[in-house]
Amino acid sequence: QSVAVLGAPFSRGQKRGGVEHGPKVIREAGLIERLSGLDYSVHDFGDLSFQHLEKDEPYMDVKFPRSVGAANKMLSGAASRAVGAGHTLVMLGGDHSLAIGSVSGHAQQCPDLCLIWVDAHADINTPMTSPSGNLHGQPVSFMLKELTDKIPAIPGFSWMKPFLSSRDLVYIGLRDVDPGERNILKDLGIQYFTMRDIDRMGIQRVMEMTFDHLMARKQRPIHLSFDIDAFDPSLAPATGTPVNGGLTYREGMYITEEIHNTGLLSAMDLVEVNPELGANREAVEATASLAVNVIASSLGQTREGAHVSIDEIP
Ligand code: DIR
Ligand code: MN
Ligand code: MN
Ligand code: MN
Repeated sequence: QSVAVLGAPFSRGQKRGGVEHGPKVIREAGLIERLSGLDYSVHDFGDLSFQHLEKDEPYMDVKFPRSVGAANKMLSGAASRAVGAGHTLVMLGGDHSLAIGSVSGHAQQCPDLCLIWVDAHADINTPMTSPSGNLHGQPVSFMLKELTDKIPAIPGFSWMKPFLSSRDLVYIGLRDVDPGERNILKDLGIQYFTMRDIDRMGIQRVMEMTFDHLMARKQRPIHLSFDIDAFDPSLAPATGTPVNGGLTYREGMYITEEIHNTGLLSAMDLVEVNPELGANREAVEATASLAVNVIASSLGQTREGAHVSIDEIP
């Protein structure tokens, strides 16, 4: 079993600087060592280097369309090559607009993939519904076939076509959804679990329903897109758009353990860790170390320790 780690130091999907340093602090929190300790052969592909676009005027309300489009085009190719080479991909962001590239690249190799989006936000605004113009609040709308007619031709995005069906997507952790986003979720009948649903049913039932929904017809590869702001801000303070009332540590670990237990995880994103927004060093380190735990747990780290054969016990 092999894991490919790919950093995407990119921040132009939103307005706050610093999230481009996410890959660095997640690595410094010991990611590679932890994954090696889980008995993976770890291929660190380093960080992509995105060329700086001088002129990138907004298109309608959309900010930095060409930069976001070009970064994701490059990421999509790299993600596709990593998955094609047989690795489980771990993409380190960067802001969440990068999911456009990682999920589309993954889908090139695995056209029947399904997507689990763990986030306080639905990130399904279209350029028309977006209140902010930030593309990190819009990546899902670019992926969905059902929204093809709602997405205008934005400069920078001619390379990509919608590839995902809305029934192959489940959200977990929502608690800040814009009015236009809620309409889309309802119109398309997308399966989503808000924090209220987790309060009501418990995370165990939510995960059961997630897999019932996604795997009803057949088993398929999973793409996990994990926004660190899904966690409560007390656990993940160093992020751009914290929202109170988020996942507990235990809920986060349960989600990722269950995803690992399916044996179907094929690629994941860990995004929106912004070391320039922590109040102090401890806040940044806590957030980065939480990110490492999410990734390790998705890849098989358990809370009951590792299994060794009885013959190996001294
Ligand atoms: C808001 C915030 N829904 C927007 N989205 C965020 O700008 O579209 N996504 N923060 O992570
Ligand atoms: Mn900086
Ligand atoms: Mn997000
Ligand atoms: Mn978010």
